[in-house]
Amino acid sequence: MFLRFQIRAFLIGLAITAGPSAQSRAVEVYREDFNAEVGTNFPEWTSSEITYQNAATPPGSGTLPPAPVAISESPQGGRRFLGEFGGPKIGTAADPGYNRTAVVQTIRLTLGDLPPHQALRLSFDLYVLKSWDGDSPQYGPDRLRLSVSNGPTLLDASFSNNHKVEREGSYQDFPKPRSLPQTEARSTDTLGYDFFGDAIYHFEFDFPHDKPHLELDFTSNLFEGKGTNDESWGIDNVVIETVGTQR
Ligand SMILES: [Ca+2]
Ligand SMILES: [Ca+2]
Ligand SMILES: [Ca+2]
Repeated sequence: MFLRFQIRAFLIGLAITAGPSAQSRAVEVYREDFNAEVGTNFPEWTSSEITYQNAATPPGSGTLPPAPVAISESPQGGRRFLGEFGGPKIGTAADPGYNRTAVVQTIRLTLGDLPPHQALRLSFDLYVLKSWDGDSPQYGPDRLRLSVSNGPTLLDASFSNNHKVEREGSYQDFPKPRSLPQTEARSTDTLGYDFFGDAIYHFEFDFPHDKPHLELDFTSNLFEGKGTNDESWGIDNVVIETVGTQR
């Protein structure tokens, strides 16, 4: 919360120093709706290696190569988006540590040659798919963090599609701690994922940034390790504009 306040304070300061004679003009620098053919990939979108961690062996801990980053389509409604992310199934059901593996994957957007600017505005849709468990002590935490490389963290929260909050403690901490599953989702269960459903969240962030080069990191940290058939996520409708560029 403090960070968000800082970002807002920065932007207010910017508006004051710019003054009425130097009007801000938003310039769109990136827009992608991922509505091209399923399987299309994009040079600006890449995956990190996937790391996993388990106190028991097998599966233990390890690193897997980066996963493909490409367009998928929802089973219902024909929505195309970038995904699904979250990492593959780790180990087998016979493992002593099965079901207790934390899996981390970062999807990075890299842009260069941005026009002069002092701040950027990012908007996008986050698809939270299948059995995310929020802060469940048994099946979570299931978290997503969005951060600017060498810059602020814009989002760092758990999300849940698991409505069994009484039994499994599967609250989410977006927008605040102990929120019910899918709080503030723009739509729920519209995409046809039968296993615990789906939720689409819309986000918009302004943040200070003045370099010609931008890296945005979307990082999931999901607990269970049963793969994207069990818990996954995606990104859609990404728009980035400059804020505070002077004419
Ligand atoms: Ca789309
Ligand atoms: Ca789950
Ligand atoms: Ca989980």
